[in-house]
Amino acid sequence: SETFSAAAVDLGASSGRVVLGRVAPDQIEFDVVHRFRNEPIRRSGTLHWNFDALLEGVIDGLRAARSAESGLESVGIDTWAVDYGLIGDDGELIGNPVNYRDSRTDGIMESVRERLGDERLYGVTGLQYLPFNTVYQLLAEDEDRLATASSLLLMPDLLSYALTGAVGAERTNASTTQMYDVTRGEWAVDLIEELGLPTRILPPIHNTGKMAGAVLPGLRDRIGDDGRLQVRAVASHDTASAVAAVPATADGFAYISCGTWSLVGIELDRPVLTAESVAANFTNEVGVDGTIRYLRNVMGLWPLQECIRTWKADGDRVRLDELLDAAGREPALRSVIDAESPDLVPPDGMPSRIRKLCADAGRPVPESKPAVVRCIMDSLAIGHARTVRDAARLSGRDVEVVHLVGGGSQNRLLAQLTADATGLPVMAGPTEATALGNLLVQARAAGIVDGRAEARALIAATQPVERFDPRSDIDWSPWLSPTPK
Ligand code: ADP
Ligand code: LRH
Repeated sequence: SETFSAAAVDLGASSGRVVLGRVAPDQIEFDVVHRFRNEPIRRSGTLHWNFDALLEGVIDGLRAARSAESGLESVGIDTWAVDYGLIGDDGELIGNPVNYRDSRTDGIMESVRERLGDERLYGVTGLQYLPFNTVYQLLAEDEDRLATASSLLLMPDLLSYALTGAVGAERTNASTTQMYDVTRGEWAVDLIEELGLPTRILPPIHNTGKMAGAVLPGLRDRIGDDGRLQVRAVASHDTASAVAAVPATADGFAYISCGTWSLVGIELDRPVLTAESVAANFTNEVGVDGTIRYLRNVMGLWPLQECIRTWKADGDRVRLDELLDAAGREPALRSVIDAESPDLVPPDGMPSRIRKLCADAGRPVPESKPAVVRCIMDSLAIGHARTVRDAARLSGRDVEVVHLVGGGSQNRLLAQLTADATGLPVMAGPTEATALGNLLVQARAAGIVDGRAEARALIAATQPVERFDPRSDIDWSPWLSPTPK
């Protein structure tokens, strides 16, 4: 049968990869042809992404993909949400994109909430209140920079622009800005004007799957492209791509896309914009085929990544697999913190911040490294379980199984604890769900795979998935009351 080749560029907050995939109606195979670290840089006190290094990684990866597959004609790009670059009249990027964990947005969300009231912004955008949403970053922008900008491009659109020169805003990621009207499917122009932000910088919104354009002639040599390679706007929000590749075979599933963040929720046909939903801070982000990703951000593995980074910087020899084994032998549910605490968002000093959160909550303070890691794992499993329950309650849906995908699905301790805490079977894998979702949107656009359910069935039939059944030796219920806000 027919085989379709495509490349997926998937940039996460901790690393980027370029994947070469081969898709047939009954098979999907892939190789990670290039992997690179994503290391933020601090310049004059502000935390930025290193755009040049990321673009370099993408170009190197595409060259590797092209040399492995000379017939390669299609590539899609996805990255983390909310962040953007500003483009000036001369078509050049104005400065490096700022990292969403930078402190420039401190206090801005609170003042907007006070001014507009929670329900106005939520009623239009359906987005959860996160201090780094694009709208608050724009309100924190340097006024001169904003005045000279002619367009705002979200990270995947910015990379597409660098490769093709085409300007646009892919829909799934546009929905994460808190400037997108989730009911009407367009920029929330009235709201944006009311906030005093310029609407002229907002590019036209593209539907997922729409072709963006060919690689610029000046880049073809470096990529080894003969002019055939087309950049396609896939579900460019990484979480939207990950959800598209959840290997669910029936309704009634929740998903956890687990990497730097855990994105925990369910798929719906239409947004839930109720007062209970805003109180629980659930988001209604757009998925493939106009679906709604009804979910909440839980801290994810960021605190673990940051602890490891701190310990290594201190000169300690740490290995993730050894740490997780040792954490598994620590007593359960001893030190527990709120997995959605804003104190966990910024970088640096993570072990001491975790110890302080335990102390402030009157819980035993974890001293050893395995105890700190156990605290993160137990707290994350609780965050997962509460959020799955909240999603089911607020949407009126039943959840029978939890799919855990992303880099974090390799963490067997976390998968088991999530099964225990939710009381539901957890299906762990695939690890590269985001890249697979990216490939599947391209394969669907090429007519190789039919629909959303067929795409998921293909993942379920071809990718390794490990099942974890809940154990009942520990009572998690005291930890699982609905999330207070
Ligand atoms: P992002 O896309 O946000 O950069 P990933 O989906 O790549 O994140 O997931 C990265 C995380 O996956 C790491 O923080 C790490 O905790 C986890 N991880 C990666 N490899 C392993 C492994 N072999 N065992 C357990 N966890 C792992
Ligand atoms: C995960 C993610 C998530 C966003 C965050 C900023 O990579 O895209 O969905 O909330 O990054």
